[in-house]
Amino acid sequence: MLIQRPAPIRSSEITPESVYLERRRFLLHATVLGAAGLVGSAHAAGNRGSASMPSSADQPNTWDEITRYNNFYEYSPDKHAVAALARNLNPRPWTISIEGEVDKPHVVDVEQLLREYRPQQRIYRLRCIEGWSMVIPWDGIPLSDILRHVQPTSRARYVKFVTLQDPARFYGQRRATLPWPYTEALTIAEAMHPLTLLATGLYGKPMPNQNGAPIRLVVPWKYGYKSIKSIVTIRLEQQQPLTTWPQVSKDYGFYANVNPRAAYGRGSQSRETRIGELRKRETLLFNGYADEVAHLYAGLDLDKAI
Ligand SMILES: Nc1nc2c(c(=O)[nH]1)N[C@H]1C(S)=C(S)[C@@H](COP(=O)(O)O)O[C@H]1N2
Ligand SMILES: [Mo]
Repeated sequence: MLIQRPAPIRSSEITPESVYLERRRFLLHATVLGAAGLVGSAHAAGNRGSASMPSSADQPNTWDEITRYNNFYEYSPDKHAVAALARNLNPRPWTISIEGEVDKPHVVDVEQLLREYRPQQRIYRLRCIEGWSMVIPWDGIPLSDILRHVQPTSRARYVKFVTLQDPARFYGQRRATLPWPYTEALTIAEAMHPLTLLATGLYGKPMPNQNGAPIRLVVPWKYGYKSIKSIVTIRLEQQQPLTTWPQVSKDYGFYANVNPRAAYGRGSQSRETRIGELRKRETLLFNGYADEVAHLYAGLDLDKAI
């Protein structure tokens, strides 16, 4: 389903008053379209559970909001600079290797993957640890479908994801802003959870370069840094992999479950700014997906296991 929207309004963290007023007019105008969007979402919710069905307070962000404000350090730490720098990526052809503790390792082209698994639409909230959030209509393949196909061995306890390393296309990799290549990981239970998505597009279009073309992870109950972009390797492992952000700061943990109570050195996480909105929102435990995922963390102290 494609949610059509009128000409989007530019937004940034700080919305000038004129833009805000313009946006209010836009929101009034969009009421009819919004209703249509909800019908579509309710329909799509049939095969993905009630979790991801957005409430009327969770209108998707506009295409421009989602594609002009990005965290993608392979280009730049400047969120407004990423979109223009990412024009050179040229993400086709693109192969992904699914390897490690699996009975059937698989090197597959993204185009072939898209033919084998029909992408589904999932409207998810994305919460960055920097304190902003968006609502994004992704298209993607449940990671569990792909993992089942390669048959994890009984030793597979973690799934590691690695971004392409190519300083010729990722200019930001010429500087040591992060330890390259960007690496993330999930427990096997998190990876097999039905909400965990390998996203291949948004708003019904192929993934924009700046959002992690051609394929990126989306784990909606975790801080955005877990949702690694432009993946070339998915490797099942016995031991917990060393991932990028925990090497940089101890405030960035392995779990990274959205938690309004756990602050540590990076300041309070109790509230967030939805891009395009003026007033802050309360941050929800597990980004609002607690009913679906809390059971994964039974026995874990969420305020300590960051
Ligand atoms: N390879 C890679 N993946 C990445 C990042 C990055 O810098 N490099 N940034 C992460 C962070 S911090 C966030 S908040 C999200 C942002 O995704 P978006 O730009 O699509 O909104 O991507 C995540 N995935
Ligand atoms: Mo982030």
